[in-house]
Amino acid sequence: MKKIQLTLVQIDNYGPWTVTPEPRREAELQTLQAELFAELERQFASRKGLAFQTRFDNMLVITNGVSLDEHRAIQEVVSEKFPVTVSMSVGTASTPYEAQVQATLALQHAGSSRSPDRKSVLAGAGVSPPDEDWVQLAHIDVNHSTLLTDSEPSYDTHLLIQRTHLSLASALMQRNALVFYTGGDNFMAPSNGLDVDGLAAVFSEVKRELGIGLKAGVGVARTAEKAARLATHGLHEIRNDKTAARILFKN
Ligand SMILES: Nc1nc2c(ncn2[C@@H]2O[C@H](COP(=O)(O)OP(=O)(O)OP(=O)(O)O)[C@@H](O)[C@H]2O)c(=O)[nH]1
Ligand SMILES: [Mg+2]
Repeated sequence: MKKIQLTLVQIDNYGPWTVTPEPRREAELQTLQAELFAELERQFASRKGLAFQTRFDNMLVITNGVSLDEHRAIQEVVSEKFPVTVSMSVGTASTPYEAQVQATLALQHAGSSRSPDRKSVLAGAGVSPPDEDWVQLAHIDVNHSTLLTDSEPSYDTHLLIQRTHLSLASALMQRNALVFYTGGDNFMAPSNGLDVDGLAAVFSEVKRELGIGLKAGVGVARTAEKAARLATHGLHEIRNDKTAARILFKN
């Protein structure tokens, strides 16, 4: 069976750490979170994975092709460079929603996010055999967002993009797919099992709800790196009007 592999990365005992010995400055926490995400993205990307910011204290990473030993090596880098440690758990399934459920259950069984005893735990299991590895990733983009950026107040546009995120997330979750905001007017949706008609139906729901038009390149490959590259190329082809389609699958 073809499976996506997702890794949940969770900062260990972060809540208590943020108030020890007394509440830390928010600017310090923001800097730590941004630098930790950057380090994790660099580490996973060098192994053909792709990390998403999610909620910063909990991050999800597509890790097909990244072994448990490589996860351990990344945990060691984090514990050397940062004042916090991270636990990780790996889940696999035929849909992204189910893979993150499996990853989450493995970590929840390994101990609480607030436990001082849980440090750099690695739980769960990766895809086996490796020919099961399969990642479908949609790079989704708002049509003509520059018109908004150049005419509406900054915060109004930001709010509309966040509403678009929420609308997309709700419609995609009904189809066992996930979606992450990646900046600007861009979203990336791990979406194994969702076909072009399903994605078109999701875009219609967003259009009906918010009046926002979307397009997407969708990459299908054995690693997140390759799927993301194909997806972004697909989007580029749509833009260059090489195709009249608003959704373009590439593999
Ligand atoms: N993360 C990410 N951000 C991007 C990417 N491409 C563009 N952006 C950001 O998104 C903003 C909007 O870019 P576009 O989508 O090209 O502009 P647009 O006006 O919506 O044009 P169309 O999408 O072609 O209709 C840019 O100003 C960038 O900030 C990308 O590949 N990844
Ligand atoms: Mg756009």
